[in-house]
Amino acid sequence: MASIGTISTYPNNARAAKAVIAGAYNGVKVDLKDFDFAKDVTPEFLAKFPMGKVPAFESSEVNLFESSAIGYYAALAKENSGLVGKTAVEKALVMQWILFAENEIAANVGGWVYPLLGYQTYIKPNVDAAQEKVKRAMAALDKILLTKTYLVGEEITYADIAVVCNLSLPYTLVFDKAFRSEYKNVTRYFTTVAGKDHFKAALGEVKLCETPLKFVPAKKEKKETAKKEDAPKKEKKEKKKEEVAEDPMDDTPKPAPKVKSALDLLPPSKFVMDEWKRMYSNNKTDVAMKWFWENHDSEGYSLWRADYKYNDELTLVFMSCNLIGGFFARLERARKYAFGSMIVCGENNNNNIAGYFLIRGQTIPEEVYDAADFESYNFTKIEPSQYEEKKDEIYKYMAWEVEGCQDGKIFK
Ligand SMILES: N[C@@H](CCC(=O)N[C@@H](CS)C(=O)NCC(=O)O)C(=O)O
Repeated sequence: MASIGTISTYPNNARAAKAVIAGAYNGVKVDLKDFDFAKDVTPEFLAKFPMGKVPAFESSEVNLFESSAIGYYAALAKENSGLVGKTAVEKALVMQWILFAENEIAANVGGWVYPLLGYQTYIKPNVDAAQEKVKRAMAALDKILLTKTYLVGEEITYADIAVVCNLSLPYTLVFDKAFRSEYKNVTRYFTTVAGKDHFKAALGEVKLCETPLKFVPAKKEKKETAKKEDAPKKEKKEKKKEEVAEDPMDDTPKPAPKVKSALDLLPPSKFVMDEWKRMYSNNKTDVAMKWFWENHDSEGYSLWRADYKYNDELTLVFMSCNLIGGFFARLERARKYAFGSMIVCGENNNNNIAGYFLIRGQTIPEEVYDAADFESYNFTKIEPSQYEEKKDEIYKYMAWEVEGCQDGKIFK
């Protein structure tokens, strides 16, 4: 079999498998070369692949990065290959599934699985939000596959290759039996396609997940949280020292001041948090919320519902309210970037705490998740597509008009 080029990758990379499978369907070979991040990210490699990522494809004709493009190139390796679709409609559908595989599956699976594998910091609300997005994609796929064997037309196309390869990681690591039973059509499709010879040759025998990966907090982390309690004092002292030591006449070049928060690096937003806080404080909630929805910037800010995890341990209403106060006090660093309304509903010995937050950016920032009490709350992201459905509920939490509302606090 003629080779169309070589992919550098670490072993068993499902992203690289896309090109190998597409090549196999077209009767061409794609060679694989072992890549070691410790020594192979050389200036020569970066000159060809400026992202410094793998899979990275080289041939006499072209150097390619991004696994979908590499796979697509292999899918085009035979003239009139059916893999990319035969008609304009089929071609567009194939493109649709390539983008779906990348943006709705791979990106969100990464947000769910990478923190569990230790590749990224584990931030529960972000992992939960990613998991919800994967479920949404799986639900959509499940509906479509109710009546179809393959995604486009009646035969395997590159759409199936892209989607199945991107599903192989979660099917192995986190989609356990219970999860799979929610998406029976996708699971039937996945096992059928992944069981085909060309897929098996590239992906190996896919072993469906039995025990899903779970987050295991390192013991060390607890100690660090405890230590943090007295860290601010120390920091203050050190800051004072620095101030005294600074010589106003010393004009030696100084390093650029550190950015105070990663949130300051986000693209500017037309929504001004301070303006919103003034609006909320100085107007009735209906006027304020009208302004809010007219000015809200869903790219620059995100909305979150926060639920206290241990409602069954709450006793007196005023104590629950103090708990919110304590949480807000620890959120001091987030004041510039967040607004929240949290309320206590119910009665003494039978109450609960919940509310809504507006937060700069699309994920929970360090300023929030670092607060000591953060772990006591479940933060669930409200996606823009859910705004309409949630508007009334959000209004009630902002206006403290939720049934049984006894008291609350505003973080502003
Ligand atoms: N969207 C890219 C993602 C590539 C990617 O993130 N590769 C990872 C390994 S799976 C990598 O090379 N990471 C190294 C880095 O981020 O520096 C693709 O599908 O090819």
